[in-house]
Amino acid sequence: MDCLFCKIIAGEIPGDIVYEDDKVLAFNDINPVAPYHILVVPKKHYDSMIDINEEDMDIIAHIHKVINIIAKEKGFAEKGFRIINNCGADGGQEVKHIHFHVLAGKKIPMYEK
Ligand code: D5M
Repeated sequence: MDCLFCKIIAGEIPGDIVYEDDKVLAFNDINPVAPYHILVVPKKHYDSMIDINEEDMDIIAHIHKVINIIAKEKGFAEKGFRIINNCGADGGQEVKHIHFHVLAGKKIPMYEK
């Protein structure tokens, strides 16, 4: 499959990795819009949030658990952060591998795409 994030997960193209476990990879966004801009993605490919069916929903809880771990490790848990999932064309999703943006390190404005 010709998927950019699958290639980062497979190590075929470099990613600036901040966290990894058997189910999830997190890496710095190439175009950061905040001092911390981390993408958290499942290693299993799903195009978008709408493709996560009931049996697979545990991965979403796991991703949020990982975000909490990263927030504490990086030191922005206390001041806060924003999680964004862009889903589909109207949601502004450009990379068709589900991902959660974690933005922190300043007061995060509402972003319009
Ligand atoms: O977000 C897709 C995000 O993916 C966007 O913020 C840029 C980021 N991106 C694109 N290519 C890379 C690589 N190679 N490394 C890290 N980050 C990348 P979306 O919600 O789909 O608009």
